[in-house]
Amino acid sequence: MKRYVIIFFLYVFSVAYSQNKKPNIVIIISDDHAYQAISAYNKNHRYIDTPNIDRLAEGGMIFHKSYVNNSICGPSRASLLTGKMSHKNGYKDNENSSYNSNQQQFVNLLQENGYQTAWIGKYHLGYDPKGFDFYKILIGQGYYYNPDFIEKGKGKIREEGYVANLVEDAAEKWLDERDAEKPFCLVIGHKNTHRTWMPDLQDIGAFDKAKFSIPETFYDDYRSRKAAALQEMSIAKDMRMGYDLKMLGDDFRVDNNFKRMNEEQLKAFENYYKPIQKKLEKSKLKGEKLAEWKYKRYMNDYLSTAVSLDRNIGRTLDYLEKNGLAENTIVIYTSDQGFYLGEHGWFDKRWMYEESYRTPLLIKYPKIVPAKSSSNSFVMNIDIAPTLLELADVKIPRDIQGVSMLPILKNPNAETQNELYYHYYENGEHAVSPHFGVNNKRYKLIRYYKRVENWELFDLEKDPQEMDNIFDAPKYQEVKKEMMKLLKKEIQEYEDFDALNVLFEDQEFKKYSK
Ligand code: SGN
Ligand code: CA
Repeated sequence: MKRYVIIFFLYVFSVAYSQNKKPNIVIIISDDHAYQAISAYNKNHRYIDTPNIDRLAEGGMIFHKSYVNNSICGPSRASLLTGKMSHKNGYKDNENSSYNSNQQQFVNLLQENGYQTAWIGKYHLGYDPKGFDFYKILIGQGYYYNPDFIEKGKGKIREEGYVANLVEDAAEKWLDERDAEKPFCLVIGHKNTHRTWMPDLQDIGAFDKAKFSIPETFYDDYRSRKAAALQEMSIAKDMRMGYDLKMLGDDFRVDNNFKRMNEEQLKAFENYYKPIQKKLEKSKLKGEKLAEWKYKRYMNDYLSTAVSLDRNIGRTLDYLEKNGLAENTIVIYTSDQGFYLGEHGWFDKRWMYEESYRTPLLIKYPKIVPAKSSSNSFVMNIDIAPTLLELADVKIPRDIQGVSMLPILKNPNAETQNELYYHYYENGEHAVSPHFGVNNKRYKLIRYYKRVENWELFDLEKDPQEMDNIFDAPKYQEVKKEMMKLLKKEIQEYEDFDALNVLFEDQEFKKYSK
């Protein structure tokens, strides 16, 4: 009898324990992966099938209005880790900032609360990650083939193979070897789909048969948008024939990406691209015809690189399922920002315009998040840190600027914020002027400074493609006044003093803030 009583109590304890068990966390963060290139976001599958990312939408929530506070790699990752805007975490741009990894990050707080943590893959915040029991990170942007990693305690290691496969292999190895008694938080940082868009060998040419029609705004003339007219990210004029589109002549080893390859890898690329180059040379394309040829080649390379990414996301999900971890693991898929797939004639990111400002976000956590749910509520990358802390039952520090998405995860129609604030700082490659701005669901107000001094206002309902700057339109003067007030309020709430200085010097602002 006594034995049965003991067994009964053991059973009760183990049920109670498993119910209170802290959730595991897997964040998969890719690089430059546009929501336009995810089938879950485009039900008609305009460009691509991403069956594995779509599994997260099937089993969890897809966010249609998820944004970044500063649309570029390092700053976006710093905001993910700290839950703070760039001016607060100190990492404003890739060119001049250095990341202070000794500051408060959500991973350290998880560690203090019994979690084991790891970052594997692209990190891009220097070489001294803190808050991770293990790391194995790419050097800088990393290479698509045979990349070098820096592993905690081991230094630099070169590995043979395709980057996304190697990153996933390392992630699974870490999961295999972890302490199964403790909850874990693993960040998988993929290099895909960053420039120069190189797929795994098996995916080369995956879109040869696809037909792409150019985006409606491909021939944008940037009328009414000064900063946009000055950028250097146009497919027609700035995308490089050799480096980007791989028209590299007889020996591809002139390019660093190919120099690293072994014979098999090199041959696979040369065999595919050389005939394309021959054909192009014969055709003597010029002007719009050549621009559209470039667009199609770009799409072919970009999307096949996304296929290689999606396959590895599938491997992560399979691993969790096979190892009985799917129920108690929060899986987040996101990218460090959005990307242009020819909209406005562009590649790259950086702008507060929709395609680069918005980023994919899908969250699966069967215990809380309803399957197949879809949210149009505003969320930001800085909201991820407080959300995870709350889910892990760790107190959210007061200086975190993001807001927990938990109400939305429970009910996709809940709203946690009505307006969003943005600030982009880098003033270098691709020639995008620094700018800050505010938007609600209807309007967007942007102030450019440093490279270009200018204002833009968009009516997102009437002009979702942001082609028509109505800042000076007489009929929008009331809206302008309201949006200026909103901008000031957001700047003050976030304590962004750089932006406040620009605003206080501004003649238009002085007029409208009376
Ligand atoms: C590199 C790229 C740019 C890209 C930045 C930032 N040039 O400098 O095209 O905008 O990275 O990207 S490349 O010729 O080196 O590929 S980010 O993802 O790190 O933000
Ligand atoms: Ca990026």
